[in-house]
Amino acid sequence: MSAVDGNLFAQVEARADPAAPFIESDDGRSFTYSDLFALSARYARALGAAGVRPGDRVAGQLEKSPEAYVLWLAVARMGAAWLPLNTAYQPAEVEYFLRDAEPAVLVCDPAHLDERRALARACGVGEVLTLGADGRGTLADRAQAEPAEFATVARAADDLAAILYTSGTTGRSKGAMLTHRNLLQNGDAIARAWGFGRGDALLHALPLFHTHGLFISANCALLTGSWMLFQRRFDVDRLVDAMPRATVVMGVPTFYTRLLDCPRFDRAACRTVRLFVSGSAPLLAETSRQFAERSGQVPLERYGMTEAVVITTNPLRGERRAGSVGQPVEGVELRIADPDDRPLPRGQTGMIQIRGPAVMKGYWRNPEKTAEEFAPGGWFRTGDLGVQSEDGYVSIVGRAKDLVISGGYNVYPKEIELAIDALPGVVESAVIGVPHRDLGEAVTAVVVRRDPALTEADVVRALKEQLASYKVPKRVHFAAELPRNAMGKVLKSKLRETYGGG
Ligand code: MLC
Ligand code: AMP
Repeated sequence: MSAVDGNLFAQVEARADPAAPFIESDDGRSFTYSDLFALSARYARALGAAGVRPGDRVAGQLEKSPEAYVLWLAVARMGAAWLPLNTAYQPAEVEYFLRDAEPAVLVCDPAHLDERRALARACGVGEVLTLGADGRGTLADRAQAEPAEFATVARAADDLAAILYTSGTTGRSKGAMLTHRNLLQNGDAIARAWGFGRGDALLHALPLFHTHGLFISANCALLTGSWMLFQRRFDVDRLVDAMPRATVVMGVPTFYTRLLDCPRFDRAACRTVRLFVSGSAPLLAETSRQFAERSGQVPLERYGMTEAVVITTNPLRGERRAGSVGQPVEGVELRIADPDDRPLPRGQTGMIQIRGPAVMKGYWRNPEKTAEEFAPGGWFRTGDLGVQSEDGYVSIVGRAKDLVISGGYNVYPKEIELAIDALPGVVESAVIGVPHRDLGEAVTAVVVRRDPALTEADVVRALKEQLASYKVPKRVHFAAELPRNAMGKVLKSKLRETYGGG
């Protein structure tokens, strides 16, 4: 592969039919691939004029829109790395990412300009530009004045395309460095595995700031020259309304439980859809069964991770096994290992470890953490506990990492516990996930208070000021003390038993 071919965008240019549809948004705007080429050229030029050079980072905290998606591709095209930020992040959370990644430019929603500009200045970010959900803003204004051609910057396959932050068990987020090769190899592998081709229309209702919406689903369309119907946010009625125009739907398990709760969703509503894919969190076997009964199609469950994109998938043709995440995707080597990183035979439970061309390059400016997460031989420790059957199907049976997955969003208890412990009137806290019908797991806090007047509402209010609201506990319980083992470690399993029944 020559250097220029290493750029993901060069592949899109080589493969797509410029006249073919690319994205249609739910407010009725449509873009062809030729619009993508022109708009990304203008954005790349405008960013270049704002000081962005190949190798720099560009951060974006943006509402979902076709333009926001084109912006990520413009950043890749110009050889810089895209740093997407959840729109729910509060200023204190954004500040951490800006200081750590040192982006040359931050692009934000026009409504947040003043606040973000002050923050960016304090963090040494060169410039703040805006882009709204309607595609308007200072970036759009500057881009308008630029020519619609741009020579895609040559990149080696190992160069960075994006940095996606994932929280850690220590409470501090780490930036997973994803290269052009990671995205291209995995994107091609899953597009093939899921049978993507030019006739496909992907109904896309996921956010654009995590790997599921930004890469896993969108890359299938992007790399095969097919098109996407963008919905700004997930709304079950709107999803059902748009379904007759779609051939593929991808979502987190909450999408599927909500579709089951929607009486209008039936076989007729999804007659054009050839494939439903679920990932990011466990799909209950019961949900899968009910969904198959209602729609006539077994959802295809797959397993992925920010650090490695898609790891395993159930097959397009062949048995989609409920409760299993399927087999390793093309290019992924997978083993189940014991705590000393020794491979275990099939049928035994251990840590899922992987290696291959889609595993990230490492954590941004964090060689210690990178070294910690890789076992000898280059095996990445996923932190997920699994078992592989004789015929190669992987089932996830637990997590070695202390993590709650709520509606597909990862919440690291340590981060929430640190925030609660710092509140006045609190002695200590423990955060757990408890089963929740809609979200899979719900974030729940158990707090030991010094001040008996402290209420659940006080804790929730204080946390909402500092944390994205999906991280804020749905329930706060007060306890006289936390259960601990002989080593003094909080027994979270005991807390889950006590508080998880509801
Ligand atoms: C929203 N809220 C949540 C929540 N989503 N609370 C807990 N968990 C969630 N997932 C809260 C909001 O903070 C808000 O709280 C209230 O619910 C209403 O917000 P909303 O935006 O109207 O919610 P809704 O539209 O119902 O969102 C639910 C959802 C969304 C399932 C559509 O969470 C979602 O899009 N999830 C997908 C996440 C995702 O893309 N994950 C992929 C990660 S990548 P309040 O208090 O302010 O009212 C990955 C790797 C892989 O995991 O393999 O894919
Ligand atoms: P993230 O760090 O946000 O990329 O989330 C990755 C984690 O999501 C994985 O390590 C798993 O714990 C979990 N995950 C993703 N897909 C599945 C799935 N299909 N079933 C169970 N867990 C999943």
